[in-house]
Amino acid sequence: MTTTQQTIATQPIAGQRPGTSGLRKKVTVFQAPGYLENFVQAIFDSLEGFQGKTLVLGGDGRYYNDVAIQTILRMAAANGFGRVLVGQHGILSTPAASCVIRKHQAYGGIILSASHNPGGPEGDFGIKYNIGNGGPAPEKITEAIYANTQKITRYLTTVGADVNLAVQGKSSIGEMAVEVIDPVADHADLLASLFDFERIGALLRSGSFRICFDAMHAVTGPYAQEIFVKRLGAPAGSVINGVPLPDFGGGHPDPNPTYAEELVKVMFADTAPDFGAASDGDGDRNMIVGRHFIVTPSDSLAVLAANAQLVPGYANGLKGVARSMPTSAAADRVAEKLGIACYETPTGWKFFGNLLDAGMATLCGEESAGTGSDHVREKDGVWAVLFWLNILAVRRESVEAILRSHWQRFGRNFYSRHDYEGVDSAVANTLMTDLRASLAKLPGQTINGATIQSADDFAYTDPVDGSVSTAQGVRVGFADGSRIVFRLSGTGTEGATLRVYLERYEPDASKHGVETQQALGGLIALAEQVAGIRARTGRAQPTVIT
Ligand code: VG1
Ligand code: CO
Repeated sequence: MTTTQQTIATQPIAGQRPGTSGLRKKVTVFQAPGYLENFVQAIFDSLEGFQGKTLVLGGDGRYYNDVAIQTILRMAAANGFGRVLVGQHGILSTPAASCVIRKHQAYGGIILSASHNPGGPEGDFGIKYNIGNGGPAPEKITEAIYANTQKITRYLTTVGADVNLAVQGKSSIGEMAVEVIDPVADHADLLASLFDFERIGALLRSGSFRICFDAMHAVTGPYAQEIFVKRLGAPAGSVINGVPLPDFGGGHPDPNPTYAEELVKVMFADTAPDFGAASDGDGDRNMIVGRHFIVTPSDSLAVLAANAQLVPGYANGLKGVARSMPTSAAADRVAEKLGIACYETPTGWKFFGNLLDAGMATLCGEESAGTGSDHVREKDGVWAVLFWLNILAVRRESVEAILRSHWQRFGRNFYSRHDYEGVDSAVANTLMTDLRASLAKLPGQTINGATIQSADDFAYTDPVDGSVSTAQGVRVGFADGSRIVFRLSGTGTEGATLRVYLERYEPDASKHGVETQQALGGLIALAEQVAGIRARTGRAQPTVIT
C-alpha cells in the first residue's frame, strides 16, 4: 500500500486525564478534530523502545470504534510500530485483548471501550493503554500520558486507504504489518486450559441444568456463543442479547440488578433456569444469578476463593487474593482460613497488576462486578462464569445453597453500594472536601448509638514498587466492625457520581436471611448523617442500588 507519512500540528486539549480505567468522554467529544489523535500521540510519546515491536488493538464495538481503529492504525504506522494485531471488525473484549498481548508478547495494547457506560452517537467512548504484561497502564504511565496531552504540538499519521478489518489476514500500512485476528480463539483456548470443560459440558448437556447468559448486546456475545454453546454444548437459547450492537440496543451494558433487568426477570420467573449471568460492554465484568437469587460481587469473589481447589487451573492452591478497598471483607475471611495473604488496593484493575506479576495474588476482585485471576491482567467476565459453572458441576448444589453454606461457615458480610449518578460536580466535590475536613474529629463520636472508631482517606503503597496513591476514598469505621466508604467515580462522563459503600458483618447464621437493605438500614441512616447527601444533592434516594 502506498502511504505518505504526515506530521500534523496540534495544540493541547484540556481534560485528557485518564480516570479509573482510561479516558472516557462523550462520543461527540472524541469526534472533535484532533481529540483522539492528541491522546493517542500522547500515549506513544510516553513510551520508549517500541520501534518495530507489536501493538495489540481492539475495542468493544461501540459506536465510533471502527473510525477510531483506522485512525490509530495510521498513527501506529507513522510512529514506527512494526506490527499491529487487531481483532476482526476491530473488536476484542478487554480480557481477550489482555490475553492476546500476553500470548503474542506484544509491546502493549490499546483498548477502545467505555465499558459499562452507554454507547451510540450520544453515548460514551473511551480509550486506554495496556502494558506488556497485558494489564492497564499503572498510574505512573497514565500521568505521563496526561502530561504529554498538555504539551503536545504535533501528531504523526499516514495517508492511505482504510485497512479491511472484515476478513482475517495480513496486510500493511507502509512498513508496518497489520494482522486481522480471530478475536475469540486465543481467549477461548486459554479458558479451556483452566476449567474442566468435560464436566461443565456434561452438566450443560444433561437437560436437567439450564443457564441463561445475557451478553447485553455487548462484546461477549460471540465469546459466549463459542464457549457455552459451541464448545460446551449448551442449547442455543442459553445466550440472550448475543448480537453486539454499536449502541448496545439502547441499553446500559452494566450487569447489575437495575440494568440487567431482563436477566433478573428470567431468573426470578417460575420457570427460571438454574444459573444466570451477564457481562458488560467490554466483557470484563460479571453478574452471577442463581434461581431467584442474586449473588453480590463481593460474595462471589469469596466463594471462588473458597472453592478454587475444585477447578483444575487453581487446584494447586492460591498464592493470595486481592480486592479493591470498597469491596467487602468476605474474601478476607476466606483468605484467613486458607492461610494466604489478602491485599487491599485502590479501585481500578491497574492496582492488581504488580501483585499478579510478583506471584503474590492469584485471584482478584472488585465490588463492581469484576473478578479475575493471574491468567490475564484484566478482570474477565466469561472466566468468572466458567469458574462458577465448574464449581456447580462439581458440587451439584444450587447457587443459593452454595451461598447459604458459605455464610454459615464464614459469616455474612452484608454489603451494598448506593450510587448517586449525575450529581452536580461542585456539590459532589464540596461533599467530599467537607468529609475529608471532618476526618480528624469523627473518631469517638457517637451517632444514632453507633460509635465511630476510625476515619481516614484511603492511601495505598504498592508493596512491589513502592508507588503511593492517595485520596482513594473516605472510610468511616464503627466499633462493631461496620464501615461506610465514600468516593467519587472516575469513569463517568456527566457531572459526578457519588458512590456510598455500606458493609456490616453478621456472624449469626439465624440472621443471614434478612433482606440486605434492611440489614444495612442503620448504616444507611448513618451515611446520611455523616455526609448530608440528601440535603446537599436534593436526591431522596440513590439512582442505582447494587
Ligand atoms: C468503576 C468501578 C471500578 C472499576 C471501574 C472500571 O470505577 O467502581 O471498580 O474498576 O469502574 O470498570 P469508578 O471510578 O466509576 O467507581 V470497567 O468494567 O468500566 O472497565
Ligand atoms: Co468493563
